[in-house]
Amino acid sequence: MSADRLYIGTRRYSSWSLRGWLAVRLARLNVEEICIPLAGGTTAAVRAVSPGGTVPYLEHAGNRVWDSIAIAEYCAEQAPGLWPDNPAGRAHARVISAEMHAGFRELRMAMPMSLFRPGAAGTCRNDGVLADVARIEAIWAETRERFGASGPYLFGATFNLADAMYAPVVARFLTYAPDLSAASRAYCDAVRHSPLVAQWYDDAAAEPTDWFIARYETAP
Ligand SMILES: N[C@@H](CCC(=O)N[C@@H](CS)C(=O)NCC(=O)O)C(=O)O
Repeated sequence: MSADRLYIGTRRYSSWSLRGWLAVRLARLNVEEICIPLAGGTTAAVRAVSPGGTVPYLEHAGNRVWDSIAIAEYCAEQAPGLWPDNPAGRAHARVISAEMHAGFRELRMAMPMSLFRPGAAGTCRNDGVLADVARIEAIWAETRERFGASGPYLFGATFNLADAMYAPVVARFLTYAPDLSAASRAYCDAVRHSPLVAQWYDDAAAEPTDWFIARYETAP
């Protein structure tokens, strides 16, 4: 068995894990996948393995990478083509990914990722959330207008690392259903049905019920 590993947290809830997992799968790294059930606060089993005390955490070829955007960059070095080929597209993909990584705090706090949360549609809106949603829609619209003509993803026909970074936002939008433009809804639909994201949802649906965190499985 490979000594290389990707540690992730409960798929239903772990938005950062989804990003890291997508990057690793896009790069086709041969790693053992270890899913740690999250406690909903600090998880002792995560602290025990990850230098940063968080998931995703990648151990690969002797390298240890414990942050999702660093995992994305690591994967891009392993498998060229995960960022756009042209410098302008690459710069734009990186800056919108960095904005996602560092920002949208109101959205993250009010709409925690919970893939199958019942009764969530139409809830959890406040002024801060709506401002974040508007900014995200503006990013998607500008990116698709400049770079996305060849297909349904941010940079066209190929699901790349920028889509991976925004996949948990898509998941939140699908759960909490804020009002979105038709173009944003189409993008969310494309991401949800992309093969890797569809696999993540399927794997999440198969997780044991004793991993559930009650506050994320009941209506907000
Ligand atoms: N900046 C980190 C944040 C990762 C993070 O906060 N992950 C959460 C799970 S989604 C975590 O591990 N929390 C600690 C815990 O649940 O014990 C990254 O991008 O990977």
